[in-house]
Amino acid sequence: MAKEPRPAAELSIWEDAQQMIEKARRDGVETVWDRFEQQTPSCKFCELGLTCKNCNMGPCRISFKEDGKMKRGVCGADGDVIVARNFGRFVAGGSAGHSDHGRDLIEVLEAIVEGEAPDYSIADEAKLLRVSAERGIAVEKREVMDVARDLVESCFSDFGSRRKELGFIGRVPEVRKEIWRKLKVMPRGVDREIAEMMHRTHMGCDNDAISTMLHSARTALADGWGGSMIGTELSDIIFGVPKPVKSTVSLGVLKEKEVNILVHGHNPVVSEMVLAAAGSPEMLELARQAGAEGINIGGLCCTGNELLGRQGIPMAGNHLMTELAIVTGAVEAVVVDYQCIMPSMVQAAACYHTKFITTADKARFTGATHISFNPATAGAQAREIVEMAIEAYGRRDQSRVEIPGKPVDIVAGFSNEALLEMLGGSLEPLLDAIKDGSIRGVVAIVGCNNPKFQHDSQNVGLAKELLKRDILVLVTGCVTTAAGKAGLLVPEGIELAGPGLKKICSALNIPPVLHFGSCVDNSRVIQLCGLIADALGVDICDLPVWGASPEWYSEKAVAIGVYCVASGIPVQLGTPPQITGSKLVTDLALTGLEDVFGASFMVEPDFMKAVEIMDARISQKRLALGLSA
Ligand code: XCC
Ligand code: SF4
Repeated sequence: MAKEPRPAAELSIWEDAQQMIEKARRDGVETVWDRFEQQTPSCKFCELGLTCKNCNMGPCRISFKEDGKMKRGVCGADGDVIVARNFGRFVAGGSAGHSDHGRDLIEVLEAIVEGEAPDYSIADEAKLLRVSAERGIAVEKREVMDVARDLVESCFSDFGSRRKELGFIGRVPEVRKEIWRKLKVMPRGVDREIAEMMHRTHMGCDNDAISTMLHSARTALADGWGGSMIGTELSDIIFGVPKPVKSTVSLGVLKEKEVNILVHGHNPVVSEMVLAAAGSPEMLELARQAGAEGINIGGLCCTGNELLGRQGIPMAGNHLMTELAIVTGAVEAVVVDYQCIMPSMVQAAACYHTKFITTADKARFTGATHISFNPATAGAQAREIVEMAIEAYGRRDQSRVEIPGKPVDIVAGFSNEALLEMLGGSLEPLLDAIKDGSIRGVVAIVGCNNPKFQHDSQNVGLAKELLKRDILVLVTGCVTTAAGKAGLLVPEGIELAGPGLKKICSALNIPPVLHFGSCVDNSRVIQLCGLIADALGVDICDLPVWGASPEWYSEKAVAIGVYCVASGIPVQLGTPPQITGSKLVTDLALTGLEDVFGASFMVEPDFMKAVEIMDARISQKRLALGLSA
């Protein structure tokens, strides 16, 4: 029997979402919440991580025998090994996603150097030289393109098997590197660690749960300090370093009388070109001829974050808003690259006049319009995409359009460079604020939405509660939209902050929550932690900092969590990964890693309880540094 649909107010804290959930029901569009109902309760074995299908003697699932002993898989693997192997592959999946994205930027930089990407250029030569010099490339008295060519080679070699340590490892405090060397988790090559994880988890290889878990750390570190960091740094070099920029957020950013194009996914390579094309007089004229007043580019998920931080585009929504954006009936085209794009968007788009356009050959969607995007022909292809959207505008049924909510003001785009500039060129003012307790600690809230929670309830609740306690909050990924809609990404947001944070933020005229970019940009957060630790002469695990991903869903989010913990940053998760079938692995994640890396995971679905634990640890770390609690 079909279950009664739950009231929209229970599903999301936002009115724009609730209104569109109801419209989706009227329009007969199935959403993530409908499918979540169909899929729950989930399979217990899978939830516990106790299923294995790594070979064809199985599949196997592990339960307990009558004598209380754990059954084993056909090959003899026990529950601990199976859980660790599944977790290892989960981390490898996330690391592969971020890192393959990073590699795509190396390829674009290479095409620029070779003169094969005429529509792209190097936006920040100073950063190119700075990053190259840091990686040991000669920069003095050389042509910019020659340096760039060497940087391309240097970054590519981080993906291979010949390095002992990755090129950005100089950003890690010496004490931390010693821990990694001692444990043999120093990341060597991005592809190498991912491939080795696949190898280790083949039947008959790494059959020691702890050993597999340590390689998870190595794999994730290769993501954070390797693949993701390359993604961030090369995006900055090609498209510019984010600087504080005013923008707006919510479904209300869609415009009733304009051609609305949403860019979705993760990589800025396509969407930057679409934005540029949409601003051209030629396209604007075409739009006018079609009866529209203009062309409006809005962001979803991390592609949105990339363009928000650098170009100030408005954000239409985060992960659980992506289908709902189409339900407005006001979207002419959704242009996607890869990751976090619900396959259901094809069906949702088909219920309206919306064109769903894929651009990456590695992310094809049956039923979508595919443009095989190539840096060599980017400009022309971007114009083709915009033309399709303009054409779709002519087919829009205005009687089905309903744009909920109003745009909410935000300030976004806080890179480390921007932060330093704001502080007058040195970290000292920030360190002083931490030392005198005006800023008691820093928490990066990262990542996604998950229908297991009322949409954004945890993301927003956690952020607000931390601010009150003079804890500075950084947000990346889908938490950006949540914090923005809650009014936390504007300087006026300090009304919710504690007295110390209020004083600092009003002096600098910044919001109490700083937008630090997309999910690959969590590399900025770990780099910042490295800088602060070095400045204080301590290890990262000595700092009063946390990572948090209350509503995480993806493999990438877990990869981020693991590289944070292995870097010494404890991480709160709202729901556990599928590991709880193994006491050994669960204990390791929750406490054991503390002894190894000086940080571990905390799983707490109630943000109020999570804040108490985070706050207590921040106090403890402050006292250990000789500061007030
Ligand atoms: Fe999560 Fe990354 Fe995806 Fe949003 S987009 S749902 S991984 S927060 Ni990056
Ligand atoms: Fe079963 Fe072992 Fe094969 Fe996994 S690897 S499916 S536990 S026999």
